[in-house]
Amino acid sequence: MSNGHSEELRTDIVTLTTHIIAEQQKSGKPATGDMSLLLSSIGSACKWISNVVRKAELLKVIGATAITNVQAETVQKLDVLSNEIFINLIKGTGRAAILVSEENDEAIFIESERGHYIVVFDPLDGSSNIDCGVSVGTIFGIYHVLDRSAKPSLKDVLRPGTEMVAGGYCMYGSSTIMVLTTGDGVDGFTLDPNTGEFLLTHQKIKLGKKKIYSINEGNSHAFDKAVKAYLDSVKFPPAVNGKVPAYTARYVGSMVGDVHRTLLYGGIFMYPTGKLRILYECFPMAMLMEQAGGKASTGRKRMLEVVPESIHSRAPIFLGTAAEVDAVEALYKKLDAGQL
Ligand code: AHM
Ligand code: MG
Repeated sequence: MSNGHSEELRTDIVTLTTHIIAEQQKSGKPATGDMSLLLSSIGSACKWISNVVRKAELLKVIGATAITNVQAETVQKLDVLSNEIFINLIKGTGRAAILVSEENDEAIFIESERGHYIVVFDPLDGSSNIDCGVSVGTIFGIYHVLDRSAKPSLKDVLRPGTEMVAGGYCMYGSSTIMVLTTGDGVDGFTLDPNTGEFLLTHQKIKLGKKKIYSINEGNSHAFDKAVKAYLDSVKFPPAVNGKVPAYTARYVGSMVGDVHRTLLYGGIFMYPTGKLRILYECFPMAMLMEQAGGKASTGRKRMLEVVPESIHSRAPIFLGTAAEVDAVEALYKKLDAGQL
């Protein structure tokens, strides 16, 4: 139906905030609004980070600082800024008890009467791509504390990903896009630069069907036989009914960019040598993949069932279309049985 304007403007707008509230009402669970507040402040943090990322070149904030982060990698100024923005906005809600950031050696414990959530995050992932303007992103996951009456401790954090109540990322690419799950499918929201709102643009995302493999093959020397065999199988696939199923190779080198493409187009993203961190890189992405109809694995185990030993523990990861992840797992079974 026409809304009376000469140019047809859509008025059935769903923003990130209205979507979160609607999802909570739909779940039928009694809601305090705490989770909605947390998610919408994550949305705000991502808008601020998007703003600084987009102005990076102009503001001359690009460049390594003198400090290195806990994993002895060079931290860029934007990482520091993004971390501060994220921490301050989440703290401001009064709803978080513990924060775990890639940029902080230790978990941050927050004294707050109503803080019953744990937020784990990488404020600016893929920062080695910043200087050349490639997409970077924020990754986050949320847990509920184990026992509201007990003092929060690391026990609340070192839990399998199956216990995460929400996970997502925000990609600062050609658009700023937030992709989110609260355990009932995956939705994507694009930041409208005019209104400053995240608008629902990708409802109930289902994993694409394209055959794309994504891996840093510069690390081939360190790959085990299972990964080598899988790569051979996608590069030299046997013909089916006289046709060779062709795979395409794509690798951004920024997890958010690679996972976003995998979600929308399909295929498999792999980082087999265990660089990526379980809590705030692997778990949120694994939760999204499963919620979109795909799989995520370490090669030997479902990713979400891993229990991290420490807050910055790492694991190998393979995620994407179920058939591709199954093929990798089958090769690991063969390897472990001495058949490769
Ligand atoms: P970071 O957290 O230090 O930015 O590292 C994580 C990034 C991921 O975004 C990406 O998937 C991976 O490192 C790329 O690593 P490589 O450059 O070794 O291919
Ligand atoms: Mg990272």
